[in-house]
Amino acid sequence: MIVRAEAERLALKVPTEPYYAGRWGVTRGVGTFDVVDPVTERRLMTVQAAGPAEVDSAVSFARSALDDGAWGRMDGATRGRLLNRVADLLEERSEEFAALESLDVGKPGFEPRAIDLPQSVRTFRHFAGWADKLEGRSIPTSGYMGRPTVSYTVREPVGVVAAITPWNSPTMIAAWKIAPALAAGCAVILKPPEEAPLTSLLLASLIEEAGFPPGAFSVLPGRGSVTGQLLIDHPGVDKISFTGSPETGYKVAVAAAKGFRRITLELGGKSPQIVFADADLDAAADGVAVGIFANQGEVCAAGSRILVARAFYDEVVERLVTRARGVKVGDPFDEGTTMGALINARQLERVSRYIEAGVAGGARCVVGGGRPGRPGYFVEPTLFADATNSMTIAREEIFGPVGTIIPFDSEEEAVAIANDCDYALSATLWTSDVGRAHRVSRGVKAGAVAVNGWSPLDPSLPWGGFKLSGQGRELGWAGIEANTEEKTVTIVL
Ligand code: TXE
Repeated sequence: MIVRAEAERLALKVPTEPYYAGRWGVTRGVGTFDVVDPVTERRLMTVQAAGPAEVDSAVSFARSALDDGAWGRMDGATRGRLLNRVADLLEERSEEFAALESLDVGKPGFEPRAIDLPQSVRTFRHFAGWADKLEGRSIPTSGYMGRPTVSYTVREPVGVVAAITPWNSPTMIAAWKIAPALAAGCAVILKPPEEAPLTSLLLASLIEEAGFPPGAFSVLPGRGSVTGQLLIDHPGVDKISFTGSPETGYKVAVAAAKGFRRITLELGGKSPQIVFADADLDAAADGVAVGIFANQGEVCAAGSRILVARAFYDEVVERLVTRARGVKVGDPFDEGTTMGALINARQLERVSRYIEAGVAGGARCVVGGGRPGRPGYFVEPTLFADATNSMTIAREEIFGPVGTIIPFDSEEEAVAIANDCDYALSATLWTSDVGRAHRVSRGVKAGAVAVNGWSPLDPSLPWGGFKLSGQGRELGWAGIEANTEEKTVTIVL
């Protein structure tokens, strides 16, 4: 296992410039920005931000790579081989990536080792497999003016894809966007999060090493309001794949509306975890605790609304309090740490404000609510009981380790509470009744429902939501559809 001092040394070797047009550097840039370690509050690195000149050049180079370059001419099997090469390189260096992710994001060491990195590697392998299997369909028709026809479809790459990623799981979410787009033959321009760009920059160097032709992939670090906005406004971008807040998602949708460019938006959630009276309560308590405390609660699928059958309400609250007390908050590199620091001072302030709102709104804080007495953007795992679904802490995405526990009296009421929400990303059910599992899965409005487990991740499973949670799906076949146009060809015989 890599220790903190070694991770800090590795961070110094990560590229700190944009990569586009097949080279690293800037022509003009728009200055630099500092990346801060959320645990020590010290500067980790300073990165060159891409500006108008770099965005313009990256987009036009990507376009020529598609239209006149080696990338546009490359067959699917070769694209698949290159993607498998990225997977191999990432796997070989996954300890290093995991350590840098912990350092940059503040998440405990075991999480990127067990989740983010294996998931990212599997995502590149999954889409490597798709690259040479993008078949069309042969469709019978009733003919044309009395003459027979042959009609078939082909899938073509959407074109230049801008991928904009958040800071909570930068490697994994970048893989979710890059791998399907490259498999489909698109050219990808990644704008990583300014709070945590380390692993995205390192991933770019792996993609270069894997042998992708210049222009197939670029990375443009910079602030969202500057570099990100320039990229989404650029008319040469054919599709924007965005994961982040609904506020920025709206800006993406507005920018994309000019020219009716395609979008995929994943904008977070306020996901219910429903514990029915027939559930295995021990398994449910373990799963629910993971669902709200994993990655400090900075997870789009965080199960932040915990709905519990009234008959077992006190018992479940007690079990969850015990699980929360068992969480070890500390330096991600310390042995035994199970929860790290929030990403930055702004997020700490946001989460603290919600905790105050919970108390002011009349919910009972049964555990946590404070901050450990140490530097860094830490907050205690926190649970509110005796809450109602109309409270602010039950309605707005907190994006921190704060759960709101709400009682219900019947299955119908549980579904009604679950659906009384602006978001619809995911839901978790805990029950031993198979009929109820299917009934409630159908009744709950969410892009994904998990029964007796929290948010299983797999590159084959479509991921995304609706309502305020966004639109479109990533991963699996949905990831290929999202990055291709289906063309119909008809030959009149
Ligand atoms: O998000 P932003 P922030 C939610 C979560 C969090 C809140 C704020 O509730 O507390 O959003 O986080 C780029 N044009 N989620 O401010 O701003 C930005 O640089 C183009 C949930 O970090 O949406 C970054 O790369 N790009 C979410 C990315 O957008 C712009 C994960 C996300 O940043 C831009 C993250 C612009 N004008 C936050 N402005 C999830 N779905 O899981 C910013 N960006």
